[in-house]
Amino acid sequence: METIRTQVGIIGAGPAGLTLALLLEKQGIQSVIIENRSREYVENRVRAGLLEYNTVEVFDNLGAAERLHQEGLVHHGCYISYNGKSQHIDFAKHTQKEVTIYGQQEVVKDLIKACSERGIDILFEAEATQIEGCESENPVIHFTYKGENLSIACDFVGGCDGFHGLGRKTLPKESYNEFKIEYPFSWLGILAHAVPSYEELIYAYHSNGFALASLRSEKISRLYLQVDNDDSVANWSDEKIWDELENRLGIQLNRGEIFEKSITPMRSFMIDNMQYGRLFLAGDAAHIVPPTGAKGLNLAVADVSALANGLIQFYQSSEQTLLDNYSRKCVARVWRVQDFSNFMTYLCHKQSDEGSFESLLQKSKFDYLTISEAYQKTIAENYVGFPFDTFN
Ligand code: FAS
Ligand code: PHB
Repeated sequence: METIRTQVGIIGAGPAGLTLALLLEKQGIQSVIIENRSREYVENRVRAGLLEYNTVEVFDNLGAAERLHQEGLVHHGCYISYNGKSQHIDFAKHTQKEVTIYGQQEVVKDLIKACSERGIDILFEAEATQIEGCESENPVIHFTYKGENLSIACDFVGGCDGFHGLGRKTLPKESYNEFKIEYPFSWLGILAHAVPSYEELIYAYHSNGFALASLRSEKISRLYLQVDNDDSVANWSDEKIWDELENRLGIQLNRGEIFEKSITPMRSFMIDNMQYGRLFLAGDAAHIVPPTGAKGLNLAVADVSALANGLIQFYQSSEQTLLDNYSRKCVARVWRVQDFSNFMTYLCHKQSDEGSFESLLQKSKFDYLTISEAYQKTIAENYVGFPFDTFN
């Protein structure tokens, strides 16, 4: 079996793994990434679309944000509406921060390009099969690649392999507590060649269900509808989607060819320990949030920023205080993001019959939102994200 030797072995070429490798390379720390999908697959996987200012700053500092600034759309607010009545949430007024709309697949393309330009090895269609020796100073990642069994001998392992990956499964069950909510609804998401007829994102509660109006550019709309968990894309013709979006959003939409349709289940998931010896989990490997708060990708970048700081401290000063505190620091931020994502999900989705106590409590939240700047500021500061040093 051929063995590759590096300082940090990284499993997963998603936003977490790619950003980690680039943060380490900037400080002269070597890594190798193994990714079980093809480059084409990961570069075209449609997912998130909204970047916090923190995330943009990380990509700026990595020199990997040129196209992001050319093509990304900076937003200074959003709308939250209830049965057609809208409230603006002014990020600039309440936080002096902004967010940027830029598709995750574009982020991944930019990061992979930066990795290849800087000589960071990414082995695509390479599947990690086992991580051993986590409690030693020489962990080993075993993986298959082009029909061969290979391994990576390293000092540390970045478990950036997402919700279904190997990383979390390698932690001893007794080393963490698991928390989860499976929401009784999903999102039907579309991408369409249609000029967005709204300036900022609209999160809309309607008696038929939630809808979100987002975008990818001045010519591509990104929109979502709350659907039942057992619903199917086959039940939704283009016309039915456009009609229901207009109904729930309360606005007229420019229509166009829908070129991507998919249904994503909604869940909150996390574990309260993100490290095991020299294995460190980051991103979806350790937590999943419902996309209502637009946090998944941003949380992944926050995790690897903390992990990179710990690894840099170790290699530069043989100190490990940051690594020892990695999980506690990340989990504190994850709880904040879990709460906000859960709050936004319950605020905007239909979960009970109109006129029920629960639905009237939901309405009271919207009514409060329209009269309280404090409530609007609460949503704004969580939405744009907190500085990385907030949760120490
Ligand atoms: P990722 O899942 O992106 O990357 C993990 C990588 O590891 C994958 O490429 C996988 O192929 C690889 N891998 C797994 N096991 C492996 C193994 N054994 N060996 C080698 N490689 C392995 N977030 C938002 O903010 N807004 C959204 O609208 C939104 N929509 C989403 C829609 C869907 C369908 C999904 C699944 C997620 C969505 N998310 C959204 C969340 C998403 O953006 C994640 O938060 C983000 O991809 C997290 O990045 P990573 O942690 O890098 O995990
Ligand atoms: C998106 O544009 O894909 C998007 C934006 C905001 C969200 C979720 C998804 O909360």
